[in-house]
Amino acid sequence: MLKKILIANRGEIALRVHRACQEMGIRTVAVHSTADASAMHVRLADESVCIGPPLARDSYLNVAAILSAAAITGADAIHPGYGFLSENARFAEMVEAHGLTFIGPTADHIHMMGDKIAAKDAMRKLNVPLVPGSPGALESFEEAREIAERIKYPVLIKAAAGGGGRGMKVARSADELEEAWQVARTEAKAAFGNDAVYMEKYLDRPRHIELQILADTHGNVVHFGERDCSLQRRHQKLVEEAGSPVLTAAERNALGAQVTSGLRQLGYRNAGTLEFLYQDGQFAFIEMNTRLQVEHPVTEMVCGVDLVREQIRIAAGEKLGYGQEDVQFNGHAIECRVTAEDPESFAPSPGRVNTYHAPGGLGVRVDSALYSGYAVPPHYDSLVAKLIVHAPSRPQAIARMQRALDEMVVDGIKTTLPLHRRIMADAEFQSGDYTIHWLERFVARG
Ligand code: MV4
Repeated sequence: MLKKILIANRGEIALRVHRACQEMGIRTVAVHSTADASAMHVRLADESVCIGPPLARDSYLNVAAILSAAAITGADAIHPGYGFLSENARFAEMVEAHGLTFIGPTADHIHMMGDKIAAKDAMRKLNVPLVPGSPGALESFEEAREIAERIKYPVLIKAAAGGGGRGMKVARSADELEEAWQVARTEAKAAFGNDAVYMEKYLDRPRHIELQILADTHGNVVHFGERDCSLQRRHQKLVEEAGSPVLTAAERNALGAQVTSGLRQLGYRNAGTLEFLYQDGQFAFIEMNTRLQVEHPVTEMVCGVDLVREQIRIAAGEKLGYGQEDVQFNGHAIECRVTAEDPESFAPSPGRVNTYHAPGGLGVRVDSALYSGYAVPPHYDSLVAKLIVHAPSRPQAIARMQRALDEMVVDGIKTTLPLHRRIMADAEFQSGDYTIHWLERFVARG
C-alpha cells in the first residue's frame, strides 16, 4: 500500500483526499501557495510545503515545485484532485517518470480524452451512442456544409481541444454556417493553439447526465450510476443529483453495461466520468473526464462507496474486489455548490468569513475547508462548501436540503445560499422536469 501521498490541490478537495488517506493509515503532504498558508488543508495535513506565490500558474500549476515537494518529503504518490493539473497528461507522465504513482488514469488515456475528437472516435468504436455529426475533424468548409445538410440544422461546431463549453458555435441555418466555422476555428486556435473542429447536431433541450466508473488494473470495470448535472449556469454547475429524476433502472443498467464493457476493452484505469446529453429518451456521449469530479459525493451517498479510497486502492494495484451486481443504488442524493458569489449577479465575493456554522443531522454531509475567521482568497475558484444530503426518496432529499440550507450560516461574505433556497422551493425543480437551460431562465426571472 502507498505510505505517503502528496495532494496537489487546495480547498475542500484537498481535505476530501486527506480524509480518505487518514482513514487508510496513509500520511499526507499538503502543498500550498503563500495565499493559502493558513488554509484548512495545510492545517490538517501531516506535512506541508509552500510551492509558490498566490497565482495558480506559479503554485498549484507549478510542476517543478510540486515534484520537488514530493521528492523532499519522500511521498510515493500524487493525488491531483480536480482542476489544476488533474487532466494534464504531461504532468501524469512526469509524475511517473520521477518514480511516483499518479493517482489517476494513464497519461495516454488522459491525452486521448483531452482530444474530444479522439474521445468520440474511441467511443464510436466501442458502440457507445453519439450525437449525429462529422466522423472526425472537419477538413474543409465544403465538408462542413455537406454534413450540416445531411444531419439538418441547427448544428454546433466544437473545438477538438475544447470541452466544458469552451469553443462552441451554433449555426441555425446554412447562412450562419460560414461565420460559425470561421469563428470557431479562429477562437480554437487562439485559445488552445489547435484549430481542429468537429460538427454535431445541436440538441436544443437536453439534460446533462454523466456516468461514474471505476476500473482497476486487473480488467475489472464497474459503474456507479449517473448524476444529473443539468442545473448549471454558464457551464458552472450549481446543483447535482444522483440518480437523475427521469432515468429508469433499465436505462441506467443498459448504458452502464455498454460503457463498462467499452472501457474494459480500452484498458482504462482508475476513476472516470462519461458525459452524455439525454433528450427524447436517447443518450449521446459528448466528453469523458479523466479525474475525480466536484460532484462525486452524490454518487458516494447513493452507492455507499468512498470513491477516493477506491482511487487510492486502484493506484496501489489492488483489485476492486466486487462486481457490478454488488453495486446497489439506495435512495436519492442532492448536492448544492455554495460559492462566494453574489446570489443574483454572481460577482465574486472573497473576504473574511466571520461566522461559519455547518448544518448536521441525519443524511447531511458538508465538504468544505471553511472555518470562522478564514479569509476566502480572491485568486481561486469561488467554491466554499458543498452541501450534500441523502434521503430515501427525492422529495425527502429536497426537504432535507431545505432544512440543511436553513441551518447553514456563512457570514461576512456573499454566498449563493439564498439562491439554493429559492431553487429547492421551486415547483418546477421539485417536479424534476428541467433541462440544461432551466437555471439560466430561473435566475433571469429573479
Ligand atoms: C452540446 C449541446 C447541444 N448539442 N452538444 C456544453 C458543454 C460541453 N460539455 C458540451 N456542451 C453542450 N454540447 C450538442 N450536440 C449543448 C451543450 C450545452 C451544455 C451541455 C451540458 C451542460 C450544460 C450546457 C449548457 C449549454 C450548452
